[in-house]
Amino acid sequence: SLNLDNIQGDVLFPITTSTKTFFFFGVNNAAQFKRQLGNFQSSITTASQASGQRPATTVNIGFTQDGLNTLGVKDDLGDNSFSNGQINDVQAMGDPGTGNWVNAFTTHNVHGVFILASGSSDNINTELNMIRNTFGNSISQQYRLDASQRPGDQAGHEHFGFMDGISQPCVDGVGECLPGQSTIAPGVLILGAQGDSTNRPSWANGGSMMVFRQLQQLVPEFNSFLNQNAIMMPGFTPVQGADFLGARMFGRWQDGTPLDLSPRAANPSLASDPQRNNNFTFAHPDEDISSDQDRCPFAAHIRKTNPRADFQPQNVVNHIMRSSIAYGPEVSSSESQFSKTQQNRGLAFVCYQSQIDQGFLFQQQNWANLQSFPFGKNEDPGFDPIIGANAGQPRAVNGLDPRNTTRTMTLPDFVVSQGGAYFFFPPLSAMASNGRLAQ
Ligand code: N7H
Repeated sequence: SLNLDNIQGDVLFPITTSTKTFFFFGVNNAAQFKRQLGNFQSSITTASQASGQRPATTVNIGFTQDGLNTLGVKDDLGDNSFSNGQINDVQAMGDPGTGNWVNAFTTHNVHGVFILASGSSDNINTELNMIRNTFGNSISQQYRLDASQRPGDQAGHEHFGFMDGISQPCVDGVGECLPGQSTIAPGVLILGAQGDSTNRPSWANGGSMMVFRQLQQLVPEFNSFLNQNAIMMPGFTPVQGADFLGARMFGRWQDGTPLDLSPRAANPSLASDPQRNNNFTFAHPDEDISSDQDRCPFAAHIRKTNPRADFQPQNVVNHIMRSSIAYGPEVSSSESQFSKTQQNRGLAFVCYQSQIDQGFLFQQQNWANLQSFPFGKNEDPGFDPIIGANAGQPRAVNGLDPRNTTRTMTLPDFVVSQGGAYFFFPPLSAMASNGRLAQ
């Protein structure tokens, strides 16, 4: 079974505090950094800690391949996407080049990231000062992103207004599964764990591959599109029609109610009930799963990224553990008035898997961006309306309008990739004084 004292906390128990800082650093002095890492290791939050009483501020850490190289660690971790770096996957992900990327992610200077999470930004700054003192001149900041949950009743909702973090895979042997969760072998997330058949150096066992993406969201543009293309079912107000189109794009209403269970209206008590809010498969006894998208479009974001009964035999490997948070300010009145983004906001997307080209990259490239997926439908689903990427070109989506499911809607991008990086989140043992990364 898994050693939860040796696995980093965020990997298995996504940490969803109200504020998070992503501190991306370069290593200037490998020998000094390694010595300090050995001293610092005991401050890193483990999965045992994250699953129970959490410290007021949690700390997790990951390294890019550039970072491992700088530390003199050239062992092959068995993941080509990781070793080539995210910038190598620009085309595969559907990004329109790197023109919108945060500059640091286009260089080889990002060697690692600290993820600091807490209920207060004061705590985070204190922890960050501690880290700066500990590592001194051996590291330097390359980029920093401060993220925080949205205010008031929008906490947990991302900037388009939708509740995030509802459906996660259930890791076999770790806690109880909720109805509708996919059970996965621990090796789908954790290197060297049961179900991971890739060869890894033994010191890396217990680690995980993390994908970071800074995904800008064009919220005023999204809202204006929904208003202009509202789906007016009988008796709907314009606001209901706009909400409905948004819900069809996600496969859930803003409050999290799955369309598969409640296709024409949100149901708050269903949405907030963990026994019910994920308990569906898209299959229904009297409906044809290959042609019926009256409840939920084939292209909906949650159907593209977790096809459930659409995908037979059941998918067991292409799962990810998500730990994202919103960044950036609320929409200003002038932004909504002119339906034009003026301030950067979006999702600091984070997910974990043992193999990036089976997890994040697979979902993005082979599912969200592939118009024929889910396969075997009477018409091609088209792009995922939220994250489907066509190198900056408009995206065709079918099935959004339940009054006429053969209607194709052509969508501009509402999500703009600002790039990111791939990180290895090592087991605690590799960072102890006698571990591979500390000596
Ligand atoms: Fe998505 N959002 O925050 O509004 N996502 N996501 N995602 N996503 C989901 O079930 C969102 C992105 C997955 O098991 C929900 O938790 C936004 C990428 C997966 O049923 C919401 C962006 C990838 C699931 C969002 C974004 C994924 C999922 C429904 C970009 C992978 C679970 C709530 C800005 C390549 C599916 C929930 C399941 C659900 C949001 C990106 C993957 C609301 C805005 C890049 C696997």
